[in-house]
Parts: sequence; structure tokens; C-alpha cells
Amino acid sequence: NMLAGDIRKGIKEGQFFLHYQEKRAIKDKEISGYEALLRWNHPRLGSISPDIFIPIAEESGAIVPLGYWVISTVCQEAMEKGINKKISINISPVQLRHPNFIERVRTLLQRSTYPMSLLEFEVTETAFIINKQLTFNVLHQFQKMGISIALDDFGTGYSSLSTLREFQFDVIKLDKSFLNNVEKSYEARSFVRAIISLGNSIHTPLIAEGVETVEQLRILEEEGCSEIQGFLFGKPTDIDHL
Ligand code: G
Ligand code: G
Ligand code: MN
Ligand code: NA
Repeated sequence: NMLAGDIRKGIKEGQFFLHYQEKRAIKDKEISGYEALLRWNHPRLGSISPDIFIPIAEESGAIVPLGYWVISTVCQEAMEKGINKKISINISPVQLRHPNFIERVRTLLQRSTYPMSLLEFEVTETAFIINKQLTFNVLHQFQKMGISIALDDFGTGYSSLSTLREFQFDVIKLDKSFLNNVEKSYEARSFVRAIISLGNSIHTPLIAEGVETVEQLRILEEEGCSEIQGFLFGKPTDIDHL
């Protein structure tokens, strides 16, 4: 694939940059943290969505250097701007399986003065398909370093409740598809209620993703959700505009 080579070249040539999206506590609507989201300005093709280039980066292995670039850039930008809220970073299963990932991350973070306790890694359930136990071990090592682990896109894809029994996530992120039609459909709302109640009963905070309307926000408040993320409060933007 042509784009795979372009990715490696693009890292060196500074074509990648980060956007950040705020997360808010539902109680007081205060900012509780940010999610870093990778963006690519390709010299010929212009802006390319991560939905397109992340799978290519994963297949080609370019996600490994790209992922290190993301982690170190988050730490650097957060230090420069004096951010003292938690920042979450999406981590691909390919990165988690890569040899020495833990050690390389540790070295990278030791070089930075940004505290590990202000970092969170978001992983999706696809990370647990291949060698679940190994993945849990890697994630647990990060937790021991002080990095929080979030279960991203919960409820979609290869979702299995046993994952929640086998690993103590710091946060669960409810996939945005669960908010579809939640204002109108009793059934949609029942699902949201059940998942929030599950999170609350295992004492794991739940973030609802993709909150776009005040009505969705009201429902999430009523059902006892702890945090929200979505266009209603903030679109992903560069660090200078947070
Ligand atoms: O920000 P946006 O909705 O365009 O992101 C699309 C997808 O790309 C999401 O699934 C998101 O998790 C993923 N993504 C965004 N940034 C990163 C990143 O830095 N690393 C990885 N692995 N995935 C990312
Ligand atoms: O897969 P992941 O949850 O990491 O992807 C987050 C993606 O969701 C980002 O690309 C971001 O642009 C997108 N996003 C964030 N808030 C909203 C929202 O309110 N509505 C929709 N449709 N997408 C959102
Ligand atoms: Mn995410
Ligand atoms: Na998500």
C-alpha cells in the first residue's frame, strides 16, 4: 500500500498533528480530561481521516513509530501548555503486542517530566481477541506505572462481559452508537440504563461518548452516568484552542 510508506515519511516530515477533545464530569460540567486524536495532513491528498490511515498503519506496522510519536507529542504539548488534567491516548492492539512496548513507553515517559498519573490509554475490545492474557498483563504493567486504562467503544464489536470480570479497567467508554435515538426509543434508553448500572455496580466510572444534544445529556444525568464527551461540549481541536 502506497499510504503505508507515506505514513513513515509523514512522521519524519511533521505531517501529523494532534487534536484534543474535552471530557466533562456530569455533576458540575467541569473538564475532567482530554482525549488526544491523531490527524494527518497529507501533502498531496490533504486531510485523511484516522478511520482510513490507522488500519493501514496497523497492517503495515507503521502504527508502532506513529504510536510512539503520539505518546511523546502528547507529553510534550501537555508540558508546554501546563495541562494538569488527564489526557487519554488511543492505543492499537498492534502496539500492545509489539515486543518491548512497555519498556519503550517507560523510557519515553522517563525522559518527559509529564507525570504518568495524568496519562490514560484507551484500548478497544479487539485488543483482547488475540492473546487476551498477554494483553491483560501488558495493561496491568501500565496501571502499575500509574497510567489509567480505559475500555474504549464499549458495547460494540467483539464485546464480551467476561472482559469486565477479568480486568479492572479504570474507565469504561460507552460507544456513541448507544446514544442513537435514545431520546425517542424506550429500548435504546433501556440499554443505556443497563450499561450505566453495570458500570456503577462494579465501581467503574462510565464515560458516554458522542453526546451531541442536551436531551441526551439529560438522560445520561438521570441514568447516573459519570462523565461525558461529545460535540455538545467540545469538538476535537488543537491544543491552543482548548
Ligand atoms: O477522531 P476520529 O473520530 O476521526 O477518530 C477515528 C478513529 O481513529 C477512532 O476510532 C479513534 O479511536 C482512532 N484514532 C484517533 N487517533 C488515534 C491514535 O492516535 N491512535 C490510534 N490507534 N487510533 C486513533
Ligand atoms: O473510537 P474513538 O472513541 O476513539 O473515536 C472518537 C471519535 O469520535 C473521534 O474521532 C471524534 O472525532 C468522534 N466524536 C467525538 N465526539 C463526537 C460526537 O459528539 N459525535 C460524533 N458523531 N462523533 C464524535
Ligand atoms: Mn477513543
Ligand atoms: Na470510542
